Amino acid sequence: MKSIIIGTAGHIDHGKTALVKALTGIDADRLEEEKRRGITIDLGFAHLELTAANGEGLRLGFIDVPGHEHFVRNMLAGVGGIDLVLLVIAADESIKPQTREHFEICRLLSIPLGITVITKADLVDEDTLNVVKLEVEDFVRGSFLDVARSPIVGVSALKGTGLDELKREIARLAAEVPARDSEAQFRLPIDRVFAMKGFGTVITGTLIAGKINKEEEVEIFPTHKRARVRGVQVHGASAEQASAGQRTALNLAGVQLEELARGMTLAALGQLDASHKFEVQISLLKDAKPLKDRARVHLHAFASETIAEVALYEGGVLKPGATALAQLRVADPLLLLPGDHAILRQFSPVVTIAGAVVLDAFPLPRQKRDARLEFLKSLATGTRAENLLARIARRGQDGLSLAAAVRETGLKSSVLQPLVTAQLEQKKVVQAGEFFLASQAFLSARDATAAALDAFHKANPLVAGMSKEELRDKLGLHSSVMEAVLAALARDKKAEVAGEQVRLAGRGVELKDEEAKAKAQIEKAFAQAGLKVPLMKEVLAALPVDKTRAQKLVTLLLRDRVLVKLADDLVFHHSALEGLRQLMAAQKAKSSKIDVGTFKDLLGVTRKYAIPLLEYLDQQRVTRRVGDARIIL
Ligand SMILES: Nc1nc2c(ncn2[C@@H]2O[C@H](COP(=O)(O)OP(=O)(O)OP(=O)(O)O)[C@@H](O)[C@H]2O)c(=O)[nH]1
Ligand SMILES: [Mg+2]
Repeated sequence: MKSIIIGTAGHIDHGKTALVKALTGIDADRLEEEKRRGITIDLGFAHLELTAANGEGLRLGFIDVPGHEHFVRNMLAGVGGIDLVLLVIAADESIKPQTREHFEICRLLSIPLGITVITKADLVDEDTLNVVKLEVEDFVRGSFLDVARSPIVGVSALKGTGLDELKREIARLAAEVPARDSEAQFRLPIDRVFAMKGFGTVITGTLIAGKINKEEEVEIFPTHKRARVRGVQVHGASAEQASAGQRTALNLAGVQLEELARGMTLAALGQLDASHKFEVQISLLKDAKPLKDRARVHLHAFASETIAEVALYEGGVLKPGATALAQLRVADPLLLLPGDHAILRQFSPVVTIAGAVVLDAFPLPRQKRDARLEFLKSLATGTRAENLLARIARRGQDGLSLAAAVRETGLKSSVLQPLVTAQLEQKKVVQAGEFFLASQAFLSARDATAAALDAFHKANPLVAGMSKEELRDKLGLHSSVMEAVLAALARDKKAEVAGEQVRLAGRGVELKDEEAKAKAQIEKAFAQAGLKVPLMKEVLAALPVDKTRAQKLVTLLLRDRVLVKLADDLVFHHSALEGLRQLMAAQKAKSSKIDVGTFKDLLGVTRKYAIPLLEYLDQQRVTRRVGDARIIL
C-alpha cells in the first residue's frame, strides 16, 4: 500500500479544515481554543484510505495547517514533508494574502504535486465561480499547479459537492508521487510531543526518509540523547515498522517529555549529526526586498525554526527573483542533509522571502573560496557517484572516511560502499586505512613525503633516517594516510621503512665497518654499565675511530634515543633507565616515599648520580619531589 502525505494550504477561513473533515470525517482542529475561536492554530492530522485507478491501495495522511498570518510558523512546521498540497481558495473571497504566501512557500519547498481546490462553491453563483476559476488559473500559471499539470476542483464542504471528483484527482496524482528514498538513513522531524496515559512519551512526525522499527535505538538531534522505540503507530494504527512518507507516532522509552520538542529530529543512532553551517542555493522571491550579505533571517526547515545569518558567496546583495550560493549560519544546530529545503522569512517584519536548498551540511572551515564554489556547483548538478567523488576530493590529503560520508550524505554505508569500491577499481580513489583519498591527492601526499625525506637526508647526512612521527608532523598527515603513502613508496622501491624509521632508498648514513663497530662498542659500554655509567671521554678514547667521528656516532645514538643524556657528561643507556623505572615500581610496593639516602643505597650509586636520576624521574612523572623526599607516583 502506498503512503502519501497531503497538506492543506491557503488563507484563513477559506475552508481547509472543513474540507479535510468532509474528505476524512476527522475534525483536525483538536485544540479547545481552535474550537472556541473557529480557526486553526496548530497543525491538525487526519487520514483516509482510497483505491487508485489501478487498484492500488492508497493510505493518505492529511496535515491541516492554519491560514492565519500569525501562525505561518506552524504552517511551515507541517508543510515540509508533504507529497501533495491542496491549495484551498474560497469562492467568495478568491486569492488573499496567505493564499499567495502559502503558495510561494510550496513553490520554494519544491512540493512536487498539488490540486487547487475552490471551496465554498455553494456561496457563489456559477458565473462568479467561473470568474474565480479564471483568476486562479492565471495565478498558478507556470507553476507546479499550472492547469496543464494539475486540476482546479470546485467543492462545497457544506453540501458535499465536488468531493468525489477531488478524491478521484487525489488518487490519480498519488500514482505520480515518487517513491521516497529508502536508501537513506531514517529521519523523523518531530512536530508533536505529548504524554499518553499508560504509554509515556509519544512523538509524532512525517517520516521523511528511511524506515524505523519497533525496538530500534534512536538518537535525538541536536541534543544527541538516546531513546528506544517502544511502539510504532502509522496513521493511527499499531505497526512493526514505519517507512518514509508515513505519518508516524512513536512511543519512546528512556527519554523524558521535557527532553523533546517540536523541531528536533530523530535519526538512527550514531550515524548522522546536526550542523551550524549549511551551504545552500537560495532563491529570493520576486517581490521580496533585495537580500543583503550577512542579513539575519528566520529559518524554517521541516518542523524546526531558528535564526540564521545569510553569507552570500557572490556579490553583496541578492536581487529579487535571483538565485545564489550562500552559507547559512544558524543559531541552533539542525540536522539537515543535501536536498533538504528550508524557508527564509524576513527578520522583521516577518514575511516569507526566500527558499533554500541544502547542498552541504558540513562545510570545511578552511576551504578556499574558489574551490568551495566549484565544489558546490558540482554538487548541484552531479550524480550520486560524482558527488561522493567530489566530497572525497575536497578533503584532499585528509581523505574521507565512510562514516563521514554517511554523515555528509545521509545515505547508508551499504549504499556508499559499492560506489567507493567502483571508484577504487577505476583508480579515481585510493584507500588509506579507514580513509579514501582522491588519487590526485594521494599522489601529491606521496610526492610531498618523498620531498620531505630528501630534505631530511640533505640536512642530516649522518642520520640513518627520519622517524615516522617527525615525518607525519611535518606533512600534517593522518597516520593511516602516512602508512599508505609509505607503503606505496616502499612498493615502488623509493623508500625503505624499518620499524619507526623511514629513509629514501639508498640514502641515510651508511656506516663504514669500523664506524659500525665503534657505534656498537659505545652502546655496549653504556648498556653494560647500567646506572653506574662510565665517563663519555673514557669510552670514546677506547674507540678505533678519530674523535670527531666518534662524537658524531654519539650524536646518532642520542638522536635515536639509544642513549639518553641527563646532564653534561652523564649519559645512560635507555635500558638502564627502563630498569630504574621498574625498580621504582617495585619500591613503591614497599613504601611510596623515598629519600635521597634510601635511593642511593637502593641503586648503589653516589650522590653525583642520584640527584640527576631523581630529577629525571621527577620530570618523567615517576616521582614527585616533596621537601627533601620523593613520592613514587
Ligand atoms: N458555505 C460553506 N461554508 C464553508 C465551507 N467550507 C467551510 N465553510 C465555513 O467556513 C468557515 C471556516 O472554515 P474552516 O474550515 O475552519 O477554515 P480554515 O481554512 O480551516 O480556517 P483556518 O484554519 O483558521 O485558516 C467555517 O465556518 C466553515 O463552516 C463550504 O464549502 N461552504
Ligand atoms: Mg483550519
